[in-house]
Amino acid sequence: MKLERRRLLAAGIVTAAGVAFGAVALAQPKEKVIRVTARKWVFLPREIRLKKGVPVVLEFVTADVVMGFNAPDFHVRADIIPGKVSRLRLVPDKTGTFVFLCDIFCGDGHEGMSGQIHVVA
Ligand SMILES: [Cu+2]
Repeated sequence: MKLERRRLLAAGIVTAAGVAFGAVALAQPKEKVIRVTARKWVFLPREIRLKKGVPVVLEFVTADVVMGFNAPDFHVRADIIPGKVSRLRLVPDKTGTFVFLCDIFCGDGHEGMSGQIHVVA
């Protein structure tokens, strides 16, 4: 009886350890989401800080008109459409400061609508 209980307890500990280990092994690191709001005629935030090799998801929203996000140095772009959330996954592969800009004509201030991505090691 006593031995049986001990055996059950031991089995329980092994199972719990297995579950905990499995949970750790299966857990995907959650990618950081950075929300960027585009409006006439600015991106907020204007500056995005990233780490080289660390993936992020950029999430774009606007309440105004159709705009675009383009980061030519990383060969990525997205349409930003009122009422929708656009997502773009970015894994910066180099360090430095890079420009992003609106690539869809959205009005008088369109030409100046840009920001910077700072990537550190
Ligand atoms: Cu624009």
